[in-house]
Amino acid sequence: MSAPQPVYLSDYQPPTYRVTHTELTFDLDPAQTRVKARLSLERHPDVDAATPLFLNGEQLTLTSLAIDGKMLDESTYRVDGQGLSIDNPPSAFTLESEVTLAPEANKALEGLYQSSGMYCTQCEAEGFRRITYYPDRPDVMATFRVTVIGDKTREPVLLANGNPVEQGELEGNRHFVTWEDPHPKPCYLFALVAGDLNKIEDYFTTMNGRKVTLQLWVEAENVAKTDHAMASLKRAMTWDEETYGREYDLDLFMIVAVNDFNMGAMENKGLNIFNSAAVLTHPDTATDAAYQQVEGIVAHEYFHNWSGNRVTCRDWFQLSLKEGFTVFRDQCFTADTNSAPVKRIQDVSFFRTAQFAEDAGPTAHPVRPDHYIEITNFYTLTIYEKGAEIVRMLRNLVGWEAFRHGSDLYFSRFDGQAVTIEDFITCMEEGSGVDLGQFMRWYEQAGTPEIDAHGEYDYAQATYHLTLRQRTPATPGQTDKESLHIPVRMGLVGTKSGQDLTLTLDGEKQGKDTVVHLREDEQTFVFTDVAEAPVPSLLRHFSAPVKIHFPYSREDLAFLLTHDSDGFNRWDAGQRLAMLALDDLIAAHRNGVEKVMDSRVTDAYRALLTSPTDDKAVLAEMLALPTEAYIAEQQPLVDIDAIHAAREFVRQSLAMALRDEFIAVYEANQSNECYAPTPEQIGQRSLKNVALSYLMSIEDEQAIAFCQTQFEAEHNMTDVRHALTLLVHSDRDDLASPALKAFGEKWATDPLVMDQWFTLQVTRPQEDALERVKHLMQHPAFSLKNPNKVRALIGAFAQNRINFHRLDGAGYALLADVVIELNRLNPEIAARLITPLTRWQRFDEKRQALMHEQLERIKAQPLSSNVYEVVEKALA
Ligand code: 0A1
Ligand code: ZN
Repeated sequence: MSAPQPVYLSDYQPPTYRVTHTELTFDLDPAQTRVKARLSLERHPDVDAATPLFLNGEQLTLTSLAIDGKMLDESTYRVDGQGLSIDNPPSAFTLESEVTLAPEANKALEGLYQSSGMYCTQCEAEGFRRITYYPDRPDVMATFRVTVIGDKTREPVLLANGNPVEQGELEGNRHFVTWEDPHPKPCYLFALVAGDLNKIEDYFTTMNGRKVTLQLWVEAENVAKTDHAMASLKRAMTWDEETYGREYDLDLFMIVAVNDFNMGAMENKGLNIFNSAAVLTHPDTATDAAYQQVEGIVAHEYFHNWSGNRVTCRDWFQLSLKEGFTVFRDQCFTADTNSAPVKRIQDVSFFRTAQFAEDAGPTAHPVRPDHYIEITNFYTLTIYEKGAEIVRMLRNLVGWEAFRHGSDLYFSRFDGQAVTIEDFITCMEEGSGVDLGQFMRWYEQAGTPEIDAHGEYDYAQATYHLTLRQRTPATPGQTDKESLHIPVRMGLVGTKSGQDLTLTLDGEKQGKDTVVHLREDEQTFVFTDVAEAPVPSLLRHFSAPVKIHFPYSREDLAFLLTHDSDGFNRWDAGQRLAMLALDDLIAAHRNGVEKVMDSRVTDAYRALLTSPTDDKAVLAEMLALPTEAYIAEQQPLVDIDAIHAAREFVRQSLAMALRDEFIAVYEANQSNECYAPTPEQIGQRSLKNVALSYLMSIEDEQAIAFCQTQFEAEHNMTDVRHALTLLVHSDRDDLASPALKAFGEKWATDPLVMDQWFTLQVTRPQEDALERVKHLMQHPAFSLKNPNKVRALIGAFAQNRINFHRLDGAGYALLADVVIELNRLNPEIAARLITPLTRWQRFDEKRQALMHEQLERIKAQPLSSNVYEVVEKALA
């Protein structure tokens, strides 16, 4: 087999033929679905008449082909593994084709497949080519008319994009529905669903008084799990009208829940398809985190109707154009609807752990990559989350009003078009008058920029000099980096007053909080009239996706933790303080020296636990120690065992020193209120459960009793799952085993709860975690064909750092075994699963060798292009 070849952004050519209208007829059958396509095609006026027409098509059996009603002679076209070429087509014509395909055999979950017996599709990015011969690229946009024919008993419900315009009965217990989508769209937004589904219906009246029907389609047993998604959808529709002036544009909006889905959800025009995990909730089965995730994903997919569907991407290199912008929109929606500080803390925490790690590894790439082998490998944290951080910086740079002007301009100028990131930036420049030339580098340069900051206070002159120096480490294929425009939001907190000082920069008064713009490699900012010695509060709100280093003392950090007016930086000061203590303990562990707890950390936590607060969710975040993954991210070389030992030591020391305080917090935050996913209730539960986690780290008898009571009370899944997790992660197998068994039996038929049951077992720190994975892989509820199960069991185990990184290499071998098997079934999921192995350079020599060995073993197999690309980069 020849190695798969990359596609380059610089090779982009506009389409030679465009499709203006697409008519499809699906005659559904698990083994042999027939798809008839009738495409209205036009050659681009600038294109030479001799240019053959090329249509993508994979895994299709072509049964007939005609132009303008005339069957094509076999000598005039060619079919290969990539598609169909037709010689000398007319300049405007109708192409009719018929193909057959087998949805039941499709385990890659791209194109048309079956999930729990129902038919569904996934076409982004390049799945439509598995449905029919077509120019499968986002810059070809057509109106669609789709007829779906199915069995009346097995598929009473037949859905596609747009509005239903016709339906009727056919012979042999079959029926059909015809759908029309008036909005021209690229084929990646096409969707079809057919099956035995139940409908939950509601309405939304738009800002212009149009009544839109909202429908959720789910299997019968899930009807009671749809309220939250429906309510979230309505909130999202209102928010997009109020915030961006965006109104929904069809009379019908549908969401379908499917069990087998590679990602979270998909924004198909008018017919969003969701992983059931991203839409179904019930207090008994879903945790607070799941409720929040559902709300965010429902909003995300809905927001794509404008940022993605009405205005789409010219090519897949521009993916962040729709994803970065839409993630930014959904983050703001969640912040507005829930607790803004908590949302920012959670997003940044995740970003600094996972996206920074991606940027530091062999698959690092710019937010706009310049080449790829397999586009599905590029649905990454860099494209999504770093893309969102860039849009956030833009919003802050130009201000909300100008940003909104720019966004209005973007949506009106490019409505119905497929565009580039430059088009978006140009609108922002026009909307604001700000030159964004240097800013564009954020899209082109990979890697996490680092800022070394230092400050000097001159008492006699009452000045504060802040020097910032930036550098971006080399990433694969990009050794030289240019300086970026980095907005650093900051304040100076007076050490005497404990207050933000009024800032004067270059003679101009700034208020108590300002943004300094770092554009050069190094710049010094001089603040005057600084009446007292300050501690700088830097990168407030995480104003840029960078690492900032400042030589804070522990006293400085303890000071910021109590006095910083920026809630986000108060939290960050706590994290930095804990990190300094953890660094010492990691060193002590490595050197075999006795570990001693830093009393300043204990004092800071005591103060947090005992001071009154009105935001319990923020307090819960402040009490949470940096995760092992985040700590690892801060180390030059990751020492798995030392990190685990140091963090456990801190947890246990805090639990012992502050036992009474934790117990008081736990008891004060009990509630018998009826479950609601409100920010207040969620905050209260998080705080209570953080306290319980600390107490369980020392297996305190009282805590064990709390856990048991909380588990048995069955008040809501958040509390039940947390209590069960703590029991299973403790050494009290005598209590954990019966609880696990009872839980497993109770929820045996609920796949989403069984996912949680798998995860909480394989993330336990005890040495038998790997054996448990192997054992659970044989469980009847587990299947390698279901991506949620793979993530819940194998993906979760790979996050169990001390056990995945076992020194006998068994964790790596297990992951490689699964990757090799999945490579044949579902290459997209296989490629994602390898990620932890690709980070081998970060570990000690022994582990490096073991990980390398498994990567080589994978590489020796016949590989899908997805897995090939990742392994190739990891071994480069
Ligand atoms: N556009 C979707 C993500 C998505 C991408 C690829 C998929 O299948 C290969 C599925 C969904 C989103 O951003 O939500
Ligand atoms: Zn998206």
